Amino acid sequence: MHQKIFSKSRIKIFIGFTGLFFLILNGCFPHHPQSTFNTQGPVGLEQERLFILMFWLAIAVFAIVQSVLIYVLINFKRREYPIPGTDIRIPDVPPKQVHGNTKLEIIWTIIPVFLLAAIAVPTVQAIYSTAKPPISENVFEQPLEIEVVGHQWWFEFRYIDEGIVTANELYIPTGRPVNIQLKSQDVIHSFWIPKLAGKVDLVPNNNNSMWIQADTPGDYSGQCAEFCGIAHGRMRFRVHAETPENFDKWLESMRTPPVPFAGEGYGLFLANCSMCHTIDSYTSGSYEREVKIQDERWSDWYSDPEGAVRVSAPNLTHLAMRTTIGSGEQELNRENLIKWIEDPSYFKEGTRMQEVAQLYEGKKAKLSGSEIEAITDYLLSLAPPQLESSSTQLETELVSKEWDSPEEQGEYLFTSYGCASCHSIDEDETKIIGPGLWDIYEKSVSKVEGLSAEEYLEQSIRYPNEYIVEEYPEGVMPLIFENLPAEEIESLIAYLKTLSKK
Ligand code: HEC
Ligand code: HEC
Ligand SMILES: [Cu+2]
Repeated sequence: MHQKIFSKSRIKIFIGFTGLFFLILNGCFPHHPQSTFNTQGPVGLEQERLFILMFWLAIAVFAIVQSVLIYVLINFKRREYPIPGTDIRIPDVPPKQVHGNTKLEIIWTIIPVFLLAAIAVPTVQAIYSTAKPPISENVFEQPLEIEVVGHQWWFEFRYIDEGIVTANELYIPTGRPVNIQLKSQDVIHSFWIPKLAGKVDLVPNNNNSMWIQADTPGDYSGQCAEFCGIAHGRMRFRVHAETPENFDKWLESMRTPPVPFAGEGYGLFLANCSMCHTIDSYTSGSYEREVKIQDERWSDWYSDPEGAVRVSAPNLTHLAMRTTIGSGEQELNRENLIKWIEDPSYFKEGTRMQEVAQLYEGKKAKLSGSEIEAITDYLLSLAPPQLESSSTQLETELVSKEWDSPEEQGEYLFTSYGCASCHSIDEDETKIIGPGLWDIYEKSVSKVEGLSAEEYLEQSIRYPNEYIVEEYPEGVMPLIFENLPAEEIESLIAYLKTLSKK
C-alpha cells in the first residue's frame, strides 16, 4: 500500500517526538535550578568542563561521520541514465565491489584510539580530584565532615564534629570543602545536587563518599536520583550555602533552645508526634541519642511494620528556621504546615508518617482543626529567640502564672506537657498510649527495689527508658523531660499523688 509522506499517524509521531525533544531540552537551560550547567564550586566546574570537552568531541565526530555518510548517500545513489534521443533508460551499473581496505581500517581504528586516550587523561584526573577534597594546612579550610543518611523518603544530615542533626535542608559554608559520607537506612538512594556535583549512591551497609564546595552563597536544589519507592519523585532537598560567618551563626542558632512555648500545641505534639520526631537537638548528648533512636525507630518498624507506632523521621529541631516541608516538596508556611499535618498525602503520597502514625492509620489526622492549628503554632515557634516572634507573649503568660499549690501546678503541667494525651487518670486505668496512672504513687512504692516512689516517678519521667512498663513500647514516651527543673518534677509527682482514693 502506498503511504503518504504526511499521513496522520506520522504527524502525530512527529509532534510527539518534537514535544519530548523540547521537554528534554528544557533541562539544559542553565538558569533552571536543577540544570547541570552553570555549575558552582570546584567539583561541579570540573565535571562540567569534562562534559563540555566530551560534548564537543562527540559533536565533531558526529559531524564528520554524518557528512561522509550524506556525501556517500547522495553521490552513490542508484540512478537510471536516459539514452539521449530515445525513450530508453539504462539502469545503473553496480560499482566495483571491494572487500577490505587496510589503510582505511587502520585509520578509522587509530582515530578513535587517540580520541579515547585524549578523553581518558582529563577523565582520570577528574576522578581523582573529585574523589577527595584537597588537603590544606589551614585549619579553617579543613573539610566540614557531614554524614548524609537516606531514608524513604527524606534525607537526614548529621554534622559529625558539631554534633548537630537536621533534615532535608543542608547548610554549608562557602569556600570550604564539605566531605560527605553517604549512608542509607533502607534502600539505595542517590544524592544529587546538579549545580554542585554529580550523583553518588547511598547504599545500605556500604558507605560511599563525595565532596562538594560552593563558592557563592545561595540555595541549591537537590533530589534523590535513584528510584527508591512510592514517594521517590518527591524526595528532594535544599542546600543553603552561607558565608562562613552566617554559617557559624546558623550553628550557634541550632545550639540555642527556642523560647519555651506554652500553648496547647506542645502537649499535642508530645502526645502525637514525639515518638517519631525529635525537637530538642540542642541539648547535650542529643547527637548520640538521635543517632541511636533513629535506628531504634527504624528497627521497630522494620521488624513489625503492622504493629509499630514509630519509624525513623526527620529531626524537627528549629523547624521554623527552614524554608520547606515534605522533603523540599513545599514551601514552609502556616497554611502548608496545617495541610501537611492534616493529610500528608495532600502534598506527598505514601509517606511513612501517614502510614505508620496511630493518629493517621493511612487516613486523615484524627485531630480537630483547632488542635492542628495549635500544633502548627507550636512548630512555627521552634526557632532560636531572635528569629522567633509570636510566642514571646505566651512565654510571659507562663512565667507570670502563680500557683496556689504544687498539685495545682502539677495538674497544669500534666496537661500542657501532653502527659494527659498518653496517660489516662481515671480509676478504670484506660489504656491510651501509655499506662493509666490511677493510683500510680501507691504502686510506685514497691516497683523497683531500692527506689522510693518519688525516685521511681522521677526516673520514669526523666529517663522513661530506664524501666519499661511491661507490655508498653520503649521509646514512645518523649525523652525530653530529662532537663525539667526539679520544681516541676516535684509538682508533677505531687499531682500524681492525688490520683488515688486515699
Ligand atoms: C510514625 C512516625 C511519625 C509520626 C507519629 C509523625 N510523623 Fe511527621 N514525619 C514522619 C516521617 C517519616 C516524615 C518524612 C515524610 C516524608 O517526607 O516522606 C515526617 C515529616 C514531617 C514533617 C516535614 C519535615 C520535613 O523536613 O520535610 C513535619 C513538619 C512533620 N512530620 C510533623 C509531624 C507532626 C506535627 C506530627 C504529629 C501530629 C507528626 N509529624 C507525626 C513520621 C512521623
Ligand atoms: C507520647 C505518649 C507519652 C507522653 C506524652 C508521656 N508518656 Fe509517660 N509513658 C508513656 C509510655 C508508652 C509509658 C510506658 C513505657 C515506659 O515505661 O517508658 C510511659 C510510662 C510512664 C510512667 C511509668 C508508669 C508505670 O506504671 O510505671 C510514668 C510515671 C509516666 N509515664 C509519666 C508521664 C508524665 C508525668 C508525662 C508528662 C510529663 C508523660 N508520662 C508523658 C507514654 C507517654
Ligand atoms: Cu530515594
